[in-house]
Amino acid sequence: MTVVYLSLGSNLGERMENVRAAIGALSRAGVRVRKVSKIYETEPVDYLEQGWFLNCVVEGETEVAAEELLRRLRGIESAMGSAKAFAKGPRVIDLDILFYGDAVIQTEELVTPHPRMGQRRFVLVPLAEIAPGVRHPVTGLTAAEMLQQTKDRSVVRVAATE
Ligand code: PH2
Ligand code: MG
Ligand code: MG
Repeated sequence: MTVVYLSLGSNLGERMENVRAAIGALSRAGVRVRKVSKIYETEPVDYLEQGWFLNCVVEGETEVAAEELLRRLRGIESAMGSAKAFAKGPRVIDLDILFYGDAVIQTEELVTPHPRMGQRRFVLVPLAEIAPGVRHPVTGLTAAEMLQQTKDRSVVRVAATE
């Protein structure tokens, strides 16, 4: 059993429904969801000419190997009609692996821990909400410390959930 942290994001279509549908799909993909953060409305980073996202982070446990988990997450994305027009552009749903246990993986397909998580408040705010003490396996920093140290100043606010 491996504890995984996943980042979910949507900025196209019915964003709240998309995020909720993806959380539901995780259990069918072999991830037992243990915790879900609040859903945050977040200013786009990296590529700025796109709509604001809804983002959240999920803590789960799984028996599925990392590369297979990535394939299954891609399967959820395509089943939900999420084709990325270009890297970092608008998306119906984006599912990223932040941590796969303590694993450090760098293949062409998969890089984990997620290489840009330290520069992204839309990842660190929800991660620190549900798992402030989880440690980055390379730097040893906790999620709370990463949030405290990040230089990112983009807006991350709790979304109205109605
Ligand atoms: N995802 C990106 C690029 N920029 N910005 C926000 N706020 N949220 C995201 O999920 C996001 C982004 C590429 O995956
Ligand atoms: Mg992403
Ligand atoms: Mg992605």
